[in-house]
Amino acid sequence: MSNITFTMIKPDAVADGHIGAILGKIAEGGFKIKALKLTQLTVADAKKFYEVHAERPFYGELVEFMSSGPIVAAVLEKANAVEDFRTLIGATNPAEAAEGTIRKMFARSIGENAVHGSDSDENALIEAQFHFSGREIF
Ligand code: DAT
Ligand code: MG
Repeated sequence: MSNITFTMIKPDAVADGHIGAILGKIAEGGFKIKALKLTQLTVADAKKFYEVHAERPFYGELVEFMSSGPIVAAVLEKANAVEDFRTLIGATNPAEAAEGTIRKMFARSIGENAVHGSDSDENALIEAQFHFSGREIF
């Protein structure tokens, strides 16, 4: 078990003005911020980040959406970070997400679902390194 996970506050939630509220939920959840920045994915970045989904029917709209505007990228630290963060964000589809979860509170739809959370310790490290250099992670 590793202690870090990677998250993005997605373009929908940034555009809807939810950066502060989502960072508040992350802090309340006991996560420590190890890296943080406002940035924007190019189409090529989004294709690469989500390449495991390349064969899925929603890949094109996912890439278009994720590169459509600024995001907040962050590396978070907590014991059992990957699993606990996925609990905090809720189900992929906000209609199925538990009350009080970030996606239930802030997502627009299954495609525009407010936040990303890594799905494994291995991917957390890969995703953190995709977005941040060593000197940006504290
Ligand atoms: P998660 O983000 O919960 O790990 P995922 O890895 O299965 O979900 O999919 C990555 C993203 O792709 C997801 O956050 C939103 C989008 N997506 C997933 N399923 C979708 C669907 N059925 N229609 C549209 N977008 C979808
Ligand atoms: Mg996923």
